[in-house]
Amino acid sequence: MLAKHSPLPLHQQLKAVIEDRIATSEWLPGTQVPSERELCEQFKISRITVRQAISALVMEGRLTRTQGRGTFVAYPRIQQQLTNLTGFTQDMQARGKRPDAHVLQLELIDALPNIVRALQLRNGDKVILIKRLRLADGEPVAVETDYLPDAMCHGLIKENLNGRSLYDILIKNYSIVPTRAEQQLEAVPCPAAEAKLLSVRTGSPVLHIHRTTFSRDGRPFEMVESFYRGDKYIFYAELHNML
Ligand code: 16G
Repeated sequence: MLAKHSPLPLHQQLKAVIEDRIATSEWLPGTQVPSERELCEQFKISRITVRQAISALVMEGRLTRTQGRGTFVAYPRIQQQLTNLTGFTQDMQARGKRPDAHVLQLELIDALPNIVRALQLRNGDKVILIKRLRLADGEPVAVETDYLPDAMCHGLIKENLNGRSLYDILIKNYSIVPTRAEQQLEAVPCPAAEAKLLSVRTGSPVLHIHRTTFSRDGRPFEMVESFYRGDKYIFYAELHNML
């Protein structure tokens, strides 16, 4: 029952009840939520109130609406810890998802000034550009453009990187062990080209991530620029008071 005299509006209370049902798995992902009429009757509230709560949950991606079929509990987003340095493949495997990588571009190029700086190179140094579409259980979730110093991983350009873990190859073939990274996350509207690859609408929310990763000996070995689908990802960090 909702508290009619609470200072919290009824739609907000209903939204919290639904969120709790999803969190406790009373309502499982993929299942249809009760109709507006049923919710009105169950909570003794108006249709407008129910609609407000449902719309807010759809906006937040907790529920999905399918034209003509109804409203369903959305599948949870992939949670990625911001404190652990992991690769995509490792991350997906830990979640019981099937990782994949489709190589879109693989080229040897002259490093641009921002890459020269990030990777501590000299002007004119070559970098390997690897653009990949990353998939989880067959669904596109990220587009990543990696730049690696050719001098550190000479020969990588000739590898078939489709469906493989870059970090695995770097560890096994080049003794480059990803040890530390500096990462920046920014919310941006999805550009048209990436939207097409990610099967989302242009302008939908995505996380634009820049990462520079360092090997065990402290050398930067990759600069990555990626777009992660905002509707599929949650970045999670545990914070400690250092005082
Ligand atoms: C992650 C990293 C990326 C790295 C890739 C390696 C972020 C934002 N990016 O996607 O820097 O190159 O993993 O994954 O987390 P792989 O070993 O599966 O190729």
